[in-house]
Formats: sequence, structure tokens, C-alpha cells
Amino acid sequence: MKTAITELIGIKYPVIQGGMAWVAEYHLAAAVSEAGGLGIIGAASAPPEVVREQVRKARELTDKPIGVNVMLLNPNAEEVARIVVEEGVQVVTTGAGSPAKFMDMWKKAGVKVIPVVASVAMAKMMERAGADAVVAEGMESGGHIGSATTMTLVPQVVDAVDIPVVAAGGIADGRGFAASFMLGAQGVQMGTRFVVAKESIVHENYKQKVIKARDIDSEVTGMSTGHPVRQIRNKMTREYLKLEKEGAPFEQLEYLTLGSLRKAVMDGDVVNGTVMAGQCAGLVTKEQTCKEIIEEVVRDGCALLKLPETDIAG
Ligand code: TUI
Repeated sequence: MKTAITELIGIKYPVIQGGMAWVAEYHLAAAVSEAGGLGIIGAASAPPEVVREQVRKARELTDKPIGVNVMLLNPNAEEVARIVVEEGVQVVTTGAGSPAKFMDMWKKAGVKVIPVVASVAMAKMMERAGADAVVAEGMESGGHIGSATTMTLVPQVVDAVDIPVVAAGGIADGRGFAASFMLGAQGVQMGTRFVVAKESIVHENYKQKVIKARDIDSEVTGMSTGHPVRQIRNKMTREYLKLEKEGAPFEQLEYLTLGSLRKAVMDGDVVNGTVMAGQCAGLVTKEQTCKEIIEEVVRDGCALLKLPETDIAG
């Protein structure tokens, strides 16, 4: 299957794995890349040298292209941005802000830059700044989100820019894959479905929380703090939303979330921790290998799109 995204990155299938904080570490990223998609190491708030080590470990597991997601709220983002270049990482995606100030450095080094955007304005700005493609991410996604839905955002971004667009937010199976192409996207990014991959190191409790989640089991916390985050409803979200409704100070809300994602992902505390996942968690029903996930999504998607499956069979 050839699309502008497979050609740009040099991968077999137009499937990118989301750069999820704590979740997107080297085992998952390498497995996705080895299966023909683009695996991403989520730098999130990790110390820069840990990111370097993660890239090197992924390289021991696959010789295929690997990406790093630079989370722009990270005070160390600049150092991570440099490490991406030093380690010869082929692709960078970004989240939670504008990567404009790093763009020249990345472009000069030949890194393919694919910012994640949540609006048409940001997509246009990124195109002007030299982005190779954009991920248009709807509010169905897990984690930090914008306000437009995937269904409305993707075609508007496609109309607004000349670079390829990758759809994200709510995509977890062949139907979402096919729909994304109908909206004009040239690829998809999936996060939630990869959370439960066999190669994903997240705690079993977290995986079960995603697998058991139904359509309306996520909540958005932090609307009032300017950091809206979609996560699965639990004791943590109930307390947070109650405090937020009462107008609790920003510091108190931030304190509640301090280290809470780590608590859920690593310790399996899905009661007091933050279980970030998208609205498509209701579509995610079982643990599979990254290869099984990608091949199933692409095979089912291609059947719906009436595209030949030759690449998949081979
Ligand atoms: O970045 C994400 N998802 C994330 S980042 C993250 S770490 C975090 N945890 C708690 C609070 C805040 C962050 C968890 N999930 N997705 C990509 C994405 N980027 N969604 C929305 C945006 C975005 C938002 C604002 C992109 C650009 C932007 O620009 C703001 C501006 O105008 O500079």
C-alpha cells in the first residue's frame, strides 16, 4: 500500500503509533516499526539522556525507521530536540504546542517533521514553517486534546494545507482506517489500540481498564486549567472534576495529577492514577501483537476501501 506517508517515511503501512507518555517506550516503538508501521518513542517528560538510551535500544531491535515524539510542554524539549538529530532519528512528531523554533535544526539534519495539530490554524502555521506532514488529532484522542472532532478536523486540515495529513483520534480498527482515507488523510495514527499490544509494557491493570472500557467511559479533566486531558473515569477523575467544579486553585489540581500517569502505567494503580485513553477504548477488546494489530487494521481497511491487499499478503 503506497500513500504519501509511506513514501515520505519509507514504511510499509501508513500507520503511525502515538507518542504516548510512559507507554511509548522502545519495546512498543520497535515492534510497531518492525511490523511495517512507524514506531514512536514518546519523550514526554523523560530526562533527555533517557530518550537517547531509548532510541539506541529500539535500534537494537529494528533497523526500520523510528520516530521520537517531542512533548513541547517539557522544559527539556530543546535538549530532546537536539538528541533526535544526534541519534539520526528519521522522524519526529510533536505534541502540546508549536515546534516552530526547532524546525530549522531538524530540516537541516534531514529529519522528517510531522507536528500533531488540533486546529487548521496550527496546521497552516506548521506547513509554512516547513513541516513534511501533519497529524490532525481530534478530541476523541486520549491525553492532551484540542476541541475539534476528528470527523470535522481532518477534512478541514486536508483542504487547508498541501502537505500530507495523518488522521488521529478515535481510530482503532479497519473502519476508522478506511474512514480516515475517505476524509482525505494519507495515513492514521493510533494510540489506544497500541496501549494493549503484547509488546506494550504498561501494567496489566491499565490494559484491562482499556479493554473493559465502554463508549462513554472517558472524561476530560483540566478544561479550566488550559490542559484538557482525556482519560478513563475513575476515583481520580471524580475527585479532580469535583474540585474543578468548585473552582479549586490551579496548583491544587496540578498536585492531584503529579506523577499520576506513571502511577497507573507503571504501578497499575488505576484507581488513583491517570488512565489516559481515547474514546475508541470501547472498540479495543483484546491484547494482540503490533503485527497482528497493524495487519488487521490495514487488511480490513483496504477491504472497505476496495484497495488490493497484495502488500499485506506479501
Ligand atoms: O500532545 C498530545 N497528547 C498528549 S501530550 C501529553 S503530556 C501532558 N500531560 C498532562 C497535561 C498536558 C500534557 C499527554 N497527551 N497530543 C497532540 C496534541 N497537541 N493535542 C493537542 C495539541 C496541541 C495543543 C496546542 C498542539 C498545538 C497547540 O498549540 C498551542 C499553541 O497555540 O501554541
